[in-house]
Amino acid sequence: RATRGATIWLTGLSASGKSSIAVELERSLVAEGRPAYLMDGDNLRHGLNSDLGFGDDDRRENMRRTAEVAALFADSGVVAVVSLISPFAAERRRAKEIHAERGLPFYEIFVDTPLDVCESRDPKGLYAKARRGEIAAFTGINSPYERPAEADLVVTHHGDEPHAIAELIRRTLEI
Ligand code: GGZ
Repeated sequence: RATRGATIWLTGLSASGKSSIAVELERSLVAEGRPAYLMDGDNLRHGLNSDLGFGDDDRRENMRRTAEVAALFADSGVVAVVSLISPFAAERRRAKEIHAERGLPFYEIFVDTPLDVCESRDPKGLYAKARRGEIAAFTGINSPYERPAEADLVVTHHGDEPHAIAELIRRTLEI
């Protein structure tokens, strides 16, 4: 195969900057003629995962399905760029295994933006709603986020522009 696929999996809190970085990653790869495709949790939840909510089991299924689809893209030679809160370590590990079983490269990137920064951004007002008790299980407030212990790369998203972080990711992964 001429091009080699891979999955770049971005995990982190809501409003951590995952999606902005993922958009820049996809754009940067495509600009060089590398096929890349962005899979954003928020968007997947409108189609493939529209039957899923935010309970623990549904989040697990959200991660499982997304990992399977990303592996299909990677197997076809595309760089799948996944942006999912993916709060549970066991399912992130499973996503990695799904790729390893098929000989596909998988990189876990932890967008480690502190909760107070994410909450002060609050672009959709979801943190405020969660604080008012209007969301049953909101990640970081009343639903857990298990910090990755073995990410391939940890990035933060204060100060640096998303495109600079995307380039750092590409340099580090050599992708
Ligand atoms: C977390 C929620 C919730 C709850 C709605 N908890 O920042 P956003 O708004 O645009 O993207 C978030 C998205 C999270 O979906 P994921 O599929 O990435 O989550 S997971 O991996 O945990 O399954 C957020 C919005 O949906 N959102 N309600 N309760 N985020």
